[in-house]
Amino acid sequence: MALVNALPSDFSDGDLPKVPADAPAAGPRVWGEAGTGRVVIVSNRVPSPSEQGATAGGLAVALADATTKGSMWFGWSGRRVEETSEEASIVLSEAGVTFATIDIAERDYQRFYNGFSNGALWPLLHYRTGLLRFNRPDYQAYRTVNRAFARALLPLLRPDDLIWIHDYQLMPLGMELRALGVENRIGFFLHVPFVPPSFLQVLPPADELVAALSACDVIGFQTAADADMFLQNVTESLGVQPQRDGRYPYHGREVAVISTPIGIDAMKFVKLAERAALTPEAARLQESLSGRKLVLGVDRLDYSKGLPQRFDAYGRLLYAYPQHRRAVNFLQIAARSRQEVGSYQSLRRELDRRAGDINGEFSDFDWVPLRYMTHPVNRNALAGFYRRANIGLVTPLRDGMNLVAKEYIAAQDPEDPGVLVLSRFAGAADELTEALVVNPVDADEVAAAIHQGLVMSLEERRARHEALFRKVCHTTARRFCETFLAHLRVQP
Ligand code: GDG
Repeated sequence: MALVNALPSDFSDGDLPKVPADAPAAGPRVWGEAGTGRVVIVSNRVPSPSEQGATAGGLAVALADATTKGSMWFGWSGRRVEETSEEASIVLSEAGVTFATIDIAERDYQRFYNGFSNGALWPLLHYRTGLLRFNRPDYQAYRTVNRAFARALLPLLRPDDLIWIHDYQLMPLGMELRALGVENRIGFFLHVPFVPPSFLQVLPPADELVAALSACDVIGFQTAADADMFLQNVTESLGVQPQRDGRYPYHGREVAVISTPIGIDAMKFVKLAERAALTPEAARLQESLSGRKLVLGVDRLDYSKGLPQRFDAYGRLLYAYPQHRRAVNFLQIAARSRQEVGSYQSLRRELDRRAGDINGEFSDFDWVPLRYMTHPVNRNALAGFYRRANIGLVTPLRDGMNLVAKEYIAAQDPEDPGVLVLSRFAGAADELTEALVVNPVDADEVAAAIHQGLVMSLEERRARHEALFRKVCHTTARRFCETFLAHLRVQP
């Protein structure tokens, strides 16, 4: 399905659509002159000014370009307290960005975050209905926290602000703001996949959530397929038939559904990786490999990332292609996350067991085939690890985009690049077609792709990398922000 394309045909990276000085009053209204309009970003977690840019999270990295001087970032402080704050605390960063945060009551937080957001929405939106845990009090807390966000944000808003809400934790926020009388342009971007009605309807408040999202002016998704999936739900839940360009009328306004893939600051990452190759961590890794090839996985410890299947595929590699025994090491960095949610605890136990099985089966007295760690490594070291890796193994069962795939490409030495093995179910696979694209549940197929990457000629590796690198440099974080905000600025 064709999606909204409201941008001028000469739109290019770095250029925002501008209103001509003599533009007639009728026709599209453009909010916030390019470069001067205040952008208000709202996300569940707000990095403190000191964290920003230094932290791991994909969101913080991707939004760095939208948080420029004069903009505001609103959300949760990370503090759980007795009573949710009614007013935000404000900190102005040196770069001129206002960070406005609220504290959330412990009792609401558990149910809002661990309960409904990560216990119901996250599994559902990753097609894992079997892991979905729904109960009414969790959903009520989800609504309560979204209402508290809206109330604390309201007094900070100016009439021409563009409000940009992020991710599944805040689906009802646009509706809550409208209920308080907010008339500003409101955009919402979903970082995770979306599901067809047959899945979404498993969630009791499915229709309510689709209606709540429809209070926004622009709803953005990572891929055209996700956007299309949402539009199917609009028909199912609201009984509205969207136009072919992804627009639909709702409560007297027009909602635009778009797809705009998220990316990274590729050139910054290139420099980071070049420098990181010289860090002590990279040197230690290099020494520990004793000349062996490196297969690398980097993920949050999350069941959407397909880690048990990935371990099995590596086991298949060692079994089916014995020439790689003793010649390769697999390092999986699986930074712990959401450890208060039961399904994450059991995943960890399962990985411990599978890693033990593989090492028990194939280890030698001077070679351990699989190294698996659950504490995060710092971003510099990570960039150096990517650069050293012969294979970047990115095999989620479902993923909105997957920034690790893009970071891996950006980190390679173009003269001697590694090979990306990528799940067809990551949003990144839409663009990164020169990777070795696999079905992550097929251990034999993934093992064959790792083997293919390990024996691939330098010429083919360079050709694939060149094409992938061009794409990673094209669909950057900056382009993502500019494209989304350009759509949000233009009111039909
Ligand atoms: C969500 C969506 C979408 C990971 N381990 C360490 C570490 N990381 C960094 C990576 C990367 C980020 O975390 C992970 O981003 P992903 O995109 O791969 O995955 P999610 O966290 O699930 O992000 C996803 C994304 O939002 C953005 O829209 O792409 O689909 O699920 O930047 O480098 N960083 C450090 N140490 C680690 O151990 N320093």
